[in-house]
Order: sequence, then C-alpha cells, then structure tokens
Amino acid sequence: MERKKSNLCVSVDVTKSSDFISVIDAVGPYAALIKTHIDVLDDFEPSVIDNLTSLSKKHDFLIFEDRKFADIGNTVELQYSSGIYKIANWSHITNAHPVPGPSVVTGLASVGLPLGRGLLLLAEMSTKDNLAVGEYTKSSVRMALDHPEFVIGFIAQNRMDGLATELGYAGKDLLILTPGVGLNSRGDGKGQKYRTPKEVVEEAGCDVIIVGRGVYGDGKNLDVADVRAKAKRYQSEGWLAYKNRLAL
Ligand code: S5P
Repeated sequence: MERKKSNLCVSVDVTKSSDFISVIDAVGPYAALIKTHIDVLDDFEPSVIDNLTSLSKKHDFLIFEDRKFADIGNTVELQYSSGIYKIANWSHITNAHPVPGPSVVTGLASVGLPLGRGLLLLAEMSTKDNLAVGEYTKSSVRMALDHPEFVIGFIAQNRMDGLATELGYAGKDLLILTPGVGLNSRGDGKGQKYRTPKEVVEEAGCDVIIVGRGVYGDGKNLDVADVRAKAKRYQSEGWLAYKNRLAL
C-alpha cells in the first residue's frame, strides 16, 4: 500500500476470462489488491491463473480470492487446496465466514500457513439487514485475535479496535477491508449498500476500499480506458481519505 500509494482493492466480478484479464491489466497500476471470484468465470481454464499471477508480478499487487469459506475444518481444507481452482496455490489472501467457529480458521491455516497465505474474517457485511452484527461481530474479533499467525484482518464496515480492547486485546489491531464503496450510487437495488471512500476511510476508520462495479460498470461492452480512469480516481480518493485520517 505504501509503495504504490494505494489502499484500493478492485473487485473483478466479470464472467469472461478475456475481460477479466483486460480489466486487471488496466487497473493493476492503481490497485494494492485484486479481488476475484474465480468461480464466476464461464470459460475458466488453468492458464487464467498463470496470466493473473504474471499480472500480479507486473503491477505489484496481491491476489485475494473472495471465497467466503464457511464449512467444517476438513471440508474447507479440501475446498482451499483442491478441486479445479486450487485456490491456496495462487491466492495470497482469502476469507472466511466465522459462523462455523475457530475450526474454520485452523482448517484453512493447515493449508495456507505453510504457503505463507493470510486470512480475512467477515466480521460485518455491506448488505441491507445482514446478520453479522452485535455478538456475532464481537466473536469474530475474538476469533481473529486468537489466531494472529494466520488472520491478518477483517472484511468489515467499521474499525474493530474498540471491540478488541473490550475483549482484552488492547493495542492489537488488524486490517479492515471494506466493500460497499461507490462514488456515484448508494445501492444496487439488490441489497448492496454503498458509501464513499471518505465515509469509509475517514469517518468509519477502515483501511482498504473494495470497489467493483464502481470501476468496471455493468461488465457489458467494457471500455478499458474508462475502467482505467475510474480505478485512478478511486485510488486517489481512497489514498487522500487515508492520509486525512492518519493526519487526524
Ligand atoms: O459484505 C460484503 C462482503 C464482500 S467480500 N459485501 C460485498 O459486497 N462483498 C464483495 O465485494 C462482493 O462479493 C463483491 O464481489 C464486492 C462488491 O462489489 P460491487 O460491485 O458492489 O462494488
């Protein structure tokens, strides 16, 4: 983030591999992180991963497969390591729902730790009327801070350091990556809620903005120059908000 002056994570939820690679190549210079849902590609083949990995090196970004693991330890180990996608082989970061309890973290850690991977826990969500609130969020923070060797942060809508202090972990602070970010819209009509980079970073104290459709639009008739310009705009708005917060 510091090296690229970017706290932008671009979420690339398009369904054609050629669009996927074009968008990532266009936004790569502005993003610290690229977030994928590899299972939405209609025409996935292993060469997509080779291209993605090359772009990660070319543009100096990390890869975050947004897999949202949520099963028993044995199953998540298999889902993370095996199948068509073999996520652990190429994704630097992945995430999990805390709902199964700490065994989801230890199961994933048994695969990810030897590979130097990191995990994010979903402590809160961006959708209207979601259930990740109150005691659930608090337990998620406890689960993360009990596993500092593997859990590097949260998907959340707010800073979690207050809860950490309440739980007896004063001074322990992890990254907050925040989806539901858009400059031109407050929602998508399908439950998603948007806030601006200023609201998310300066006011709610989050670290990384996750932006999908705000950058690539509806995914139809992609205009790569426009996608690049939007990524540049979110990078500068996000970094300005981050610098403003650090100066507060
Ligand atoms: O609470 C959440 C958690 C996640 S990871 N809300 C979300 O929207 N996400 C993901 O962020 C979601 O799966 C999607 O890939 C991205 C938001 O996309 P956008 O197009 O709405 O910016």
